Amino acid sequence: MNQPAQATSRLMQSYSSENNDAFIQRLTRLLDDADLSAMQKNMEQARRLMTYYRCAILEVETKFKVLNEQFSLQHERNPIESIKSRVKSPESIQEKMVRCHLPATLTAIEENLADIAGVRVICSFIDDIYMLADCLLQQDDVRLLQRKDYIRQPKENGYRSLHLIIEIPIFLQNEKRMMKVEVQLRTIAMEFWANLEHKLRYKKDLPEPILCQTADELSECARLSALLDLKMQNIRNTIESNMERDEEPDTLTVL
Ligand code: 0O2
Repeated sequence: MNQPAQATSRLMQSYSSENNDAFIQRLTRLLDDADLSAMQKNMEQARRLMTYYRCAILEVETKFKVLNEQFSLQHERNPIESIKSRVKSPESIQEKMVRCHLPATLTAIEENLADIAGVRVICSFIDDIYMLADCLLQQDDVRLLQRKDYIRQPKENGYRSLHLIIEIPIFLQNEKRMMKVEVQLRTIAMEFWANLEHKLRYKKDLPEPILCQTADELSECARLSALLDLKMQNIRNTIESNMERDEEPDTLTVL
C-alpha cells in the first residue's frame, strides 16, 4: 500500500468508531494542502460540508414523512415501511475517489460524488415506490439529476431498486445551498435481498469459482423476491378493487 492509501485506511478506521472530530481531522490531513493554516481551514470546511449533507438528509426525510402522513390520512395505510439514511462512509468515499481517479480535495468530493448523502425509503408495494418518486419529483424545490430504474431493468446480479439523484436546497442562516442526495426506493423484499447479498458478496474480492457458484443462486433468490413483490401487489390490487366496488353508491334506487 502506498503512503496516501495507508493514511486513508487509518482515516477510515477512525470514522467507523463514529468519532466525528477525529474523522474530520484525519480526513483533512489527507487532503492536498499540507501547511498548518490550510489544514485548519480544510478541517473547518470538511466539518461544514458533512453538516450540510446531514441537513440535506433531514430535508428529504421530512418530505417523505409528510407524504406518508398525508397518504395515510387519505387511504388509511402507510406506503412507507421505514426510512434509513446515512452519510457515505469514509471507506466508501475513498474507494470511489480512487476508482474515479479524483483528487483528494473537498471540492472534488462535493462536485463529483452525488451519493454522499443517502436516503433509503422502504415501501410496502412496488406501486408505492413509483407513486412516492412522482410525488417527490413534483415538488418545486426538487431537481432530478439522474434516475436509475433497477426495478424495470435489474442489475445483472438481480439487484432491484429505484435510484434518484436529486438536488434540493437547504436554508442556512444567511444562505441557501443546493445539495445532492441519492434516494433509493425499494420494497421490503428488495431490501431483504440487497442486505443479504451485500453481506454475502457485494464488492468483495471473492475467488472466481465461489463467485460463479453463488451468482446463480443469488440471482434465483432475486427472481423469487421479484415474484413475491408481484404477487403481493396483485393481492393488494384485488383487495382494493373489491373495496372500491363495495364503496360505490347503489345506482338503482327504489322510489
Ligand atoms: P455506500 O453506502 O455508498 O458505500 P458506485 O457508487 O460507483 O458503486 P453508482 O453507479 O454511482 O455506483 O451507483 P449505483 O450502482 O446506482 O448505486 C450504488 C448503491 O446502490 C450502492 O451503494 C448500494 O447501496 C446499492 N447497490 C447498487 N448495486 C448493488 C448490488 O449489486 N447489491 C447491493 N446489495 N447493493 C447495490 P454502495 O456504494 O454499496 O454503498
